[in-house]
Order: sequence, then structure tokens, then C-alpha cells
Amino acid sequence: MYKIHNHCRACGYAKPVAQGIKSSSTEKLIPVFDLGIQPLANDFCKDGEPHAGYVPLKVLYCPRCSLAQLSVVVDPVTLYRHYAYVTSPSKMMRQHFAALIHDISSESEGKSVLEIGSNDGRLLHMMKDCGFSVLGVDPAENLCELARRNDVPTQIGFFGEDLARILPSTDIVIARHVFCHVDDWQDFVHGLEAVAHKDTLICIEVPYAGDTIKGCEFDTIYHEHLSYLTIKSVRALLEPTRLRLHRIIRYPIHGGAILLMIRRKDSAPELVPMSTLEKEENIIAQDWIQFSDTAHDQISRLRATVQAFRAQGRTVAGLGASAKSTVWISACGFSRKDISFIADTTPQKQYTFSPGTDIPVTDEGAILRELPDYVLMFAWNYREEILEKFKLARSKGVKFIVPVPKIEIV
Ligand code: DWN
Repeated sequence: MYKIHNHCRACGYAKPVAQGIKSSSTEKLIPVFDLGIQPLANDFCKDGEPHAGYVPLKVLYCPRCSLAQLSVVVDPVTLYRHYAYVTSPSKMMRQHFAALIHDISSESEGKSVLEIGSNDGRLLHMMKDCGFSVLGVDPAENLCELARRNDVPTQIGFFGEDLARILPSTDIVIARHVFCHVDDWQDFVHGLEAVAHKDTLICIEVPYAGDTIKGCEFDTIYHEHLSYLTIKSVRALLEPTRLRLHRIIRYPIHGGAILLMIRRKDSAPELVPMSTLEKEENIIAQDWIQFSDTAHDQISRLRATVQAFRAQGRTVAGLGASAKSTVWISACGFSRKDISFIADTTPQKQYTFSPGTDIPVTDEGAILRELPDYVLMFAWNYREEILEKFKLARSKGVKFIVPVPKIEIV
């Protein structure tokens, strides 16, 4: 179900000199954060369905290029062949897509778009309406079905050098929150080089490690997210390839993300000034160790907060059966005694259980039906939109517990 990962996938630090021969050097990735054994964050199963199981969740830091990465790699077929996460239909995501399309169009006049990890085709459908010709790639059979019903042509499979060979050359490549899910970066980059022509614009959007650390967003650390990127680690990855960093744009989505605009080294312009973000970046192992201390403190606080409310006879529910919810619930050791249900808009998640627990996931209407005293906002990255959406429930006394960046009751 998983394999051990013990060398840096960006710069090769601590890589054994040959398969099976231990590295002669004393190079070792540095353990910086450990949440023990956890269920898979999107392993939402109906009653009686078999669970995928439990896997160690530990983060290692590369002292050479600053990439933080998990100590294991879960079989991607287990994670993604049938995927519960569907791109959010929220207003915030639609606004993000509009900004992304604007920023891409300001950098490229290209009209053909390949999206890697296209999910249900939501972004590509929006780009198609803007006049782009689109093609998606995604390994999830259930999501490809949704995309095709959305009239978005989608190739089923994991993107890499092999799959790239059967794909057309394209003006624009987009990979949103998929690159940090990939184990073999070299194979992925070879795939990018195969589909890119001289002027292709490659746009890779990932959570930014600086934001993860600053907001103590430890609940975004789960088995799908194999890597936590810094610009320094991307430079290390691209250095030996035919590709180069062209521009970096920051977005607030998903708790803070960066769009890495990448071009071929033989495309114009040759020289691009270093961004301010890159000049200021200085993430070291100690930042992750401090992050770990804060995260474990937040976990203890949330556990104590919920258990105190329950001891007073108050009811607590959750909103957003996000991957993040699984991390919080597992780290806090919550069960249905603590959280009576989680409400969620995603049909594939409704009437399942939070991975590894007896906590049911139900529809959003449950909040108004049950009027719990407190609702844990596991989808805190949509905070304002959620608070607006649940104005009526809040007027009836429901309070939200927002766990990130600091536990807050609103
Ligand atoms: O990288 C990934 C990120 C981009 O998305 C994936 N590996 C997994 C996924 O992470 P997540 O599940 O934490 O993503 P979200 O979008 O933060 O999840 C929000 C959840 O909350 C969804 O299940 C939908 C739900 N939701 C809701 O029920 N009502 C969301 C909103 C805004 C709402 O109003």
C-alpha cells in the first residue's frame, strides 16, 4: 500500500548511490513533523465498505534544497483511482479561476490548454467558455465521467513521460494542486518537456510552504500531499532540465498558494528578475520544528475545547468533510461522541463516514435541522463564504469554531 521515501525528490539529497546500495555519505533527510499513523484523508466509505487502512504520516526536511516531503509514498492507484474530492463549486473558487485565467492570458496568447489533474473539468469548462480548446488528464475514473458529462474531453491516467507521448503538443499546461501529489518529479518534468513546444506556458499551482508554516496549516499535511514546495526546491528540480522558472504569482486559495509559471530555457525572454517572494524566502528546518510544536499545541487545545463543550452537554458538529477534517479528527482522536456529524455539499461524501471513525457525513441541511451549539469549520479556507451562507443558523445561536490559523469561536 505504501513505500518508504528517504531521499529528496527535488535535488537527490541522501539518494543511495545505486539501487539497494546504501548512500556512502552521511546525508539524511531531517524528520520535522510526525502525526503518527493516520487513515487516508479522502478514504470516505459507506457503512460496510472496506477501508484502505492506516499509514505513517511524517514529514522530512531536505537541508540542501529546503523541500519538505513525506517519509512514505502511498500507492497512487489506492489514492486516486476513485477520488472523493471534487473541485469546489464555491464563489471563492470561481473568483480564483477568473484570476488564474486572467493571469495566464496576460502571459500567453496560446489557445490550446492541457490540464493535468483536471478533476471534474470545472476549470476547463470555464476556459472552454472563454474560447480555449481544452483537454484534461486525470486518473480518477469517477471524475473523468463527470468531466465528460460536462463536455470536457478527458484522458484517464497518471501524467508522466509515457502518457505525454500520446498527448498533443499544447500552448498552455495547467497543473493545479497535483504536482505536490506526485512522487516521481523527474518523470513528470519529462512529460512536461514532451508536450511543451518552444513557447508553451506551464502553470503549476501548489500550496506554498511559507504559508503552510506561517498559518500553522498542519491539517493540509496528509498522504496525498507528498511535498511542501519552496521556490528554492523548484529551482533545484529545474536546474538540470530544459525548463526554467518564468514568473511566480501568489494566491490566497487553499490557505495560500503559488502559481509557478515555467517556460523552456530556449524561449524568450531569457532573463527574468527574481521575485520578491524568492528573495525573502528563507525556510529552515527550525521553522518546521517550531511549526510542529505549534501544531501539537493546537491539537491539544482543540481536543480540550470540544471535550469541555461536550462535558457541558453542548452539541458539536462539523462543516466540510475536507481532507483537512480527517487530519484534525484523527490527530484529536475524535469520535461520534465528540462530533455528532459533518455536513458537506459533496454528493460522493454524503452518507459515508469520516475516515477511520464512526462520525457520519451528511448533507448541509443538517446544520439548520439539528442546530448544534457549535460547528467545527473544517473548510476554514472558505471562512467568509461559509459564515455568510450560514447566517440564519448563526442567528439561531449556532457558533462556528474556526481552527486555523488560531482556534477562534465566531
Ligand atoms: O490538494 C487538494 C486540495 C486542493 O483539495 C486535494 N488533495 C484535496 C482537497 O483538500 P480539501 O478536501 O481539504 O479541500 P477543500 O476544498 O478545502 O474541501 C472543502 C470541503 O468542504 C469539501 O468537501 C466541500 C465542503 N464544503 C461545504 O460542505 N460547504 C465547502 C464549502 C465552501 C461549503 O460551503
